Amino acid sequence: MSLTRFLLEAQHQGQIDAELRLCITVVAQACKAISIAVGKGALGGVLGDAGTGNIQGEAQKKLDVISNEILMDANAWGGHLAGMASEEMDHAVPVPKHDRDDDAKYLLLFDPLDGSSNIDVNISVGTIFSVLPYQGSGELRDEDFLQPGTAQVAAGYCTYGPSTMLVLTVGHGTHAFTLDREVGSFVLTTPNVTIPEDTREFAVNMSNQRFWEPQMQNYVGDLLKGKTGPREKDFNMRWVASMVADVHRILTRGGIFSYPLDEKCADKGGKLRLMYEANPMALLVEQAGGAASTGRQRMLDVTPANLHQRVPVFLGSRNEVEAAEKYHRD
Ligand code: AHM
Ligand code: MG
Repeated sequence: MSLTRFLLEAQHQGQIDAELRLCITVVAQACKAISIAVGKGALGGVLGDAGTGNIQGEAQKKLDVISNEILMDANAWGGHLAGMASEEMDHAVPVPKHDRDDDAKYLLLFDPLDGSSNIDVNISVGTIFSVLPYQGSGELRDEDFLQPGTAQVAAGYCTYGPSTMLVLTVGHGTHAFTLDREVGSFVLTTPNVTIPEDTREFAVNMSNQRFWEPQMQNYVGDLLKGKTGPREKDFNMRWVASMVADVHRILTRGGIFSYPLDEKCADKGGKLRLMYEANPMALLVEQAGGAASTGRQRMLDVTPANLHQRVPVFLGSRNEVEAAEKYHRD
């Protein structure tokens, strides 16, 4: 089943309306264009730094900028969006009035190219997106986007790896599509993705260990003790440093992904961004039967205070996320 047919059926079943179908279709189209740019690599002249910085003070790669432009251009004229916000832009951008329906219902948020440190070394990167309802009126403001993750009407990511895959939820399960490059369309390859409840695999950047809070030190310390420790099993570790790739592995075979608080990012509240990374991934993971948390509360219940807010992240196999939460609570 193609993504086009999947979305039409979702509309017929009343899960989405025509505007949301258009929005997801346009995002998927933009992801195909990004996939082509990423796939060209050195031949496309797209590797390396752009020589600019984003609002987070991070150096932008050429592909960060290109991907942001592709998503902005593709979504600017459909009429279905009131505005967009991106990890790479300081503030939300309204869709110009002449390109927008008077009753435009949706807001689109995205991290155009997540895992940018992996671009130049030919390791998987991805696009993460989230759709929120627009309830404002008048001039679009950043505040219109400050809704908890539970308000999301759709979320997904596209991973640019050995194959390009789109993983999507509209609140009725999580579904994975693979890009058929010859035909140019996404094909449903795993309906109703389900994350195993238990796992023996964790994903964390261990080089930050000495900067973690004591609770996190204890949690991972116990994982490393293996069979003879309190967790009574041996754990394996994986860390791609592309959230999309790490989460994709967890959606496929289970595991726990974590980017906890550490001394280096404590003043910012964490490393990963709530609106562009944590919330869309949390919805996908919950819809696949997993759990997502800040370590202290359900991720989707966090009320954002600003567009670029950062949070600690724990997500994946339900029982393991609960175990990590227990260490943080105790
Ligand atoms: P980015 O959006 O600038 O690419 O940063 C987010 C990325 C995530 O994809 C990944 O999980 C994390 O940063 C890796 O961080 P680190 O390099 O500290 O391991
Ligand atoms: Mg990112």
